[in-house]
Amino acid sequence: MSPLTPDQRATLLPALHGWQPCPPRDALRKVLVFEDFNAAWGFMSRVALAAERMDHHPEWCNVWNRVEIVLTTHDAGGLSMRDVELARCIDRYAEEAG
Ligand code: HBI
Repeated sequence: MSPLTPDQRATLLPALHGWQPCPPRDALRKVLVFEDFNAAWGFMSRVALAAERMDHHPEWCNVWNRVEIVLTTHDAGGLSMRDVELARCIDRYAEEAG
């Protein structure tokens, strides 16, 4: 898995909504807030299954209705296409969770 090229960064990262850089790491971070724990956990279950299928696992933390997620690719030493793909998937599931 290769890291994102400067061109890929310039085009793909600004198109992700609400994902912020996470210095000093080459990573993306987002905090999602749901209606309650049930909604947060349902969302996490869907993301976990997608992550497993993609062999790409988020670093995340849940406190009741709040889920903090950090994406990076250890194998690439920074951001790769897998992070962009998982971020898109996460945003879709979050939207569906309301
Ligand atoms: N998940 N986020 C992330 N980054 C990785 O580099 C990674 C992973 N899940 C599994 C995985 N790599 C495997 O290829 C092994 O390196 C564990």
